[in-house]
Parts: sequence; C-alpha cells; structure tokens
Amino acid sequence: MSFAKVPEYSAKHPKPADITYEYGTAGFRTIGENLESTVFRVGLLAALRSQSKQGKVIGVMITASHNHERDNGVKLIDPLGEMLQQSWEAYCSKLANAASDADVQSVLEEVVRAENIDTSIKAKVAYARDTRPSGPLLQGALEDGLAALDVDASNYGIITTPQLHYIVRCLNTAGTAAAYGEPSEGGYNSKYGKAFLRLVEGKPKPTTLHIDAANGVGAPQVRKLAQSIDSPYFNIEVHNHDTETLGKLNINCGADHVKSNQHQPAGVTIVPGGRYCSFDGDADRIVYYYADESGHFHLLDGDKISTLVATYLRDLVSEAGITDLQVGVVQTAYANGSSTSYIKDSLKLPTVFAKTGVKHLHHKAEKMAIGVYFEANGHGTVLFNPSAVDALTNADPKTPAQADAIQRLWALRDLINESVGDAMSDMLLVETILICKQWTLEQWDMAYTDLPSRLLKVIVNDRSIFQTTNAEQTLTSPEGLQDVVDAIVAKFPKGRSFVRPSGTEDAVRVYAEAATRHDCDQLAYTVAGAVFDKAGGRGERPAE
Ligand code: G16
Repeated sequence: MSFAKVPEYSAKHPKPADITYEYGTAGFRTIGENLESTVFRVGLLAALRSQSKQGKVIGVMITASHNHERDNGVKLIDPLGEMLQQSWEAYCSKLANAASDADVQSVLEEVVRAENIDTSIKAKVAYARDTRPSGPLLQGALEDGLAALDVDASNYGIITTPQLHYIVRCLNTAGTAAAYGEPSEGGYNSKYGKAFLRLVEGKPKPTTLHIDAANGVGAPQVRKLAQSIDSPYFNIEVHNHDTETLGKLNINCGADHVKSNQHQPAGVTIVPGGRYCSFDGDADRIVYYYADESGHFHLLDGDKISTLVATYLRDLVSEAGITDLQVGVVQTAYANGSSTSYIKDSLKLPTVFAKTGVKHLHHKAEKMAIGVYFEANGHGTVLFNPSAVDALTNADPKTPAQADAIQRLWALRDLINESVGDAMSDMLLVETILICKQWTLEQWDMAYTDLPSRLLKVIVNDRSIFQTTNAEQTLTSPEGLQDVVDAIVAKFPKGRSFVRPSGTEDAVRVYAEAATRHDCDQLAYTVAGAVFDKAGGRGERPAE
C-alpha cells in the first residue's frame, strides 16, 4: 500500500482551521457538517489498524447515538467487535487535527513506524451508519478515505451500532472455534431470536412490550427482529418509529431523554399494567419503565437491568452446581447508591467501578469470570470470559436440574451480544428473565428502592478545563471547585454529587443523589449553579 493518493483525496475534505477534534467517550462527536475531514481520516486510520491486526476486519460506525440530530460521530471497532484499543485513540486525534494534507501523510507514516505496520497487507473495513441526515455526506468522506488506501471495504448500510459490532466479530471469527454467527442483519436476528426461543418456549407468554425507538434506526431493525422471531413470546408495538421526518430523532423520546428526565417519552401513553422500554438513537442503550396503579412513573434503568441479570446468572450458576464460577458487576459513578449497596450487601457479589464509557467497563468486566457491566443510562452487556467458558465446558452435572441450568447458561451466552452494549439483545435478555420468573415490571422493581437522583447539563465556555480523578468522582481542575462541591454535598443527608466533562456533548454533567427528592434537586441545582458561576457558564444559569 502506498500513501501516494492520500494528498489528492485529502484535498477534497479539508479540515476546518478553527476546530480541534478529540476522540472522546465513544469516538468523535460534533456537529455533523464539521466532521467530514475527520471521517475521511478515520477511514485512513482504519486501514492501518486492519494492517496492524494482520488484515483483520476493522469496523467504522457513523453515528452520534443519543446526541441531537444535527450532531454526528464516528468510531472504530476492533476485530472482536470491541471498542478501539485506547492507545490508538491518540493517533485518531492527532490525525484528525493534522493541519495540512501533507501533515495527514506524515501522521500516517508516523503511525506505521510506531506500530511497525506491514503496509503490504490488504486492509479490510466494514462500515455502516445510522439514520442522521448528515450520514450520506460522511459516508462519502469515509469511502474516499478507504479508496485512497485501496481498502477491501464492505458497506452494511443503515443498521444499529451493536449490529455492526456483531458483524465485525462474525467476520473475524468465521471458520474458527470461536465463530460468532452469520455476518449479516439476518444472521444477527436469527442467532439472538433462536437463543431467546430456546430459553422461553414452554413458559407462559408475556403481554405486549411497547418500544419507544427514539425515531432512530432501532425502529426498522427491531421490527425485522420481531419478524424473524415470529412468536407470541415477542409481541411488540413500536412507537416513535419515524426515521424520515427531520428533527424527530431523540427529541423528547429515547432512552437518554427518559433516563435524564425520569418521565415517559412523548408519543407513548403509559397505562398501569403496561410494559414499556426505550432505545436510544442507534439502539445501543435501553431502559424499561411502567406506571403504578396510581399512574406514577417508575424507571428501571441500567442499574436495575444489571442487578436483574446478575441475580439471575448467580442463581443459575448455583443451580448448575458450579462452585468456582464467580459473577461480578461493573458500574460507574452514575450508579445509584442503592444499587451498589444491593449488589454488595444483598446479592453479595463483587462490584468494581470504572470511568464513564462502555470501553472502560468492558475492560474491567474482562477481568471477571462472568462480568455484568451496565451504565445507569442503560448501556451494557455481559461477558462470559474464558474461565467461565472452561467452567461450563468442564461442568459435570449430577442431576437433570443441574444439566438444565448448564444448558440455560450456554443459551444465555448465545443470547447476549458480548461485543458491546446492545438494546435489542439486552431487551431479549430482560424479557427472558421476566418470562422465566413470571415477573411484572413492578415485581422486578421491588428488589431495592433507588435513591432520588438528578442528572443536569451545564454549558460552559471551555469544558476542557474540567479534569477528574477517582473514577471521575473528584475534580482536580478548575482549582478549588471540588472544595465548593464538597461543602454543598455535606449539607444533604445521604448526599452525593460529582461533576465531569461529557465526552460526547459540549457540556459538563452534574450528577446528584440524596435521601429525598427535594434534597436531591436542591443539591443538583446548587452544584450546577456553582459550576456555572465559577467555571465560565454560558447561556442560561441552571435553575429548578
Ligand atoms: C456514549 C457512550 C456511553 C456513555 C455516554 C455518555 O453513549 O457509549 O458509554 O455513557 O456516551 O458519555 P458522556 O457522559 O461522556 O457524554 P451513546 O449511547 O451516546 O453512544
């Protein structure tokens, strides 16, 4: 491979002079039309990443997930469908910020040298995008990047982010003992649908599940999944499915909106006894909710999903009679304090904390035998690591009940998208557990009571001045601001609050929880006000 064509192609996608790009929580994210040069360059880097992995397929997803429709984003997917190795993120940022076409070529050469890449290897890339209006423009830029380096490229069209992660893993494991499935939408639906039916058939059938698809790509895709499953065990009604009308994506609906505002989405009327969930714009997050008899809204977020799944797996491992197979849980600072206490004190399972971003949780979960990881926002999955697979393979059931539990654990592994958090696979997992336990959403919710919590956004002039430590729970900069936060928190019983810069939006996030709803809101708005006043707040000062 030569870089000879790079300057000519690069000239078609000039970098805006006044923007600095950073590979953040989930890749690059900003206003879609400002991302053309970045997406082009991500195409170039995907080629090098593939060569550095001896020609394995690398994924490129164009999406901004939960963000506003005007935003877009791009991220790289490593060979087993996991997020890009973190040491390469610096190359991404450096390449995205290279000032001239000649600089682009120099950065590529630098990466080749630093990683000792054999550029004669044929690079392979699989790519896809979500439904955003800037998608076609950015896809064109990506295709130019791939053409500039003669990449063997496959376009998987408009699919969910986790579907592309799945496809990348399938492509790279085909023909091996770790073969993951058919690398296609149909293969995805068939794999997860079959595992679901294996686990639920014979049990009483559930009532309709109402899905708010955030007017995003999850809408058509979950309908295809339902067609493929074609069973009363998966009886769904899809709401907020308009992917055609501009301005609707994620607006007043979707998992991020429901979690942040703690109320039902527009476009869905919730009634007591009904079952509801919301995806986000690219269907990698899911939250459930219901109304109680008096019509009050109750949220079942990522923490509730995580505890449901961890409990179910722990019990199955015990029923299987496997003594040396530990289930563990990974959370972030956003986890509700009640969920953490419940995992430690009632479930007696080990729990560890990671920084925000599934890439951080995934790595911690890899260190457990069965690692359950979910962010409170509904983004997560379960990993059956090699020691768990060995334990299941070598299990020696003494009774039919033990043999059945082992078969169910294998089937659960087939039901779970281990490459990344996946709203559709997670939904089938939750549905399986609820069907097996014959639980309503209200019964699921009874395990523990959330402390009242609130998540706010503060817009500031420069969010890069915010730096954190202690799994993002303590500010090290701006100087003195953490002392102010600590002094405010000390006034509220069971109060907890932290401040961190978002890695996907131009905002600073403020999380708070406390013993009562009133205290929690006071705490959140007081901290947000302090951030606004002391760290260059812009626009409206946060107020209740
Ligand atoms: C992305 C990441 C999540 C993260 C979220 C918010 O979600 O994949 O892991 O929790 O952003 O991150 P931040 O607080 O840094 O903005 P999504 O659904 O947008 O891909």
